[in-house]
Amino acid sequence: MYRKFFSGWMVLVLLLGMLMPLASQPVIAQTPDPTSVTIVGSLQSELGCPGDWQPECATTHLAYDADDDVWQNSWEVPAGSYEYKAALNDSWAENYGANAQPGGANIPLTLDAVTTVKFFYDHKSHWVTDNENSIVATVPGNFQSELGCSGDWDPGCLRSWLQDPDGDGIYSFETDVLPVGNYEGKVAIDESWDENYGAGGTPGGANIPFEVTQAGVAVTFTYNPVSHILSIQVGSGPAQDNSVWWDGLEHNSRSDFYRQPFGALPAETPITLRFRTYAGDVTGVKVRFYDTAQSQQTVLPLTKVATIPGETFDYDI
Ligand SMILES: [Ca+2]
Ligand SMILES: [Ca+2]
Ligand SMILES: [Ca+2]
Ligand SMILES: [Ca+2]
Repeated sequence: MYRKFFSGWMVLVLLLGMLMPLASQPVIAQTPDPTSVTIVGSLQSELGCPGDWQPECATTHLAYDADDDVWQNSWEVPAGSYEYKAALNDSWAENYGANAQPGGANIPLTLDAVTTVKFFYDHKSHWVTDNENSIVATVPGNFQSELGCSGDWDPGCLRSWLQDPDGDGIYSFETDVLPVGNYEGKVAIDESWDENYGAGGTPGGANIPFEVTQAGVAVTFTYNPVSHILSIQVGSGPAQDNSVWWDGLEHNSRSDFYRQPFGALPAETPITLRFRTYAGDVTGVKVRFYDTAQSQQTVLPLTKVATIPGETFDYDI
């Protein structure tokens, strides 16, 4: 006589674990808005200052652009090797160097020929850079007015400027102020439409859509200037944060991947059940068996058996 080991029906229940802290973000010290920002360095005498390394020389002041909320200016710089950083309020008291670090290292700038160089300083991130050392990439889109730009689809609005303060060659921008809605964006280089990339990194390619389903959620734009691919992630991604990514859950009772042995079995035959989640999304999975013959339930924890490298799933037995 054959009967299923588990008669009746079965319900899989996810039990969420405790809240875990999210991956830490770099802490950026907030300081009062500067009254001036000076590019200080060995290039100041070439640009018309009385000498070099002079925070008080107004000739190399950046100008604050209220539409961009970024300080910026361009100068024609003679060929040569220079170093510079940004000094605030005409003083050394608050200055930023490489990697947006307070009092950080000088930033090298080497020019083979006389070049018009544009310099940038963002007081929100303290990143100081120029368009020779860095790719200047923005995300024009229909969400820019929501960020405070004067309009949408403006490649020149630096409120959606992709920055690389850690210098790893990956440029990113994050915001949590977008209202619930459907949006689109792409990547533009040098504050112009002349060079832009859409879906899949295609030059002039399709707009990349994203949806904000909840106010206050973080939207992260990440740009790889080698592949030209812009990734837009809404939310922090799967994590042990008391929220489950339902798209990642799977148990298919008709697949022998999820049930082994498959089909009807003699009583007392051990079987293996599997359940899938996004990697790192949950602290545990339990299965609840309900035996209709006995009118009782059993709850058993599943064991995490695999995280597939390069994939985003755990497989639990
Ligand atoms: Ca000089
Ligand atoms: Ca808009
Ligand atoms: Ca601008
Ligand atoms: Ca980076």
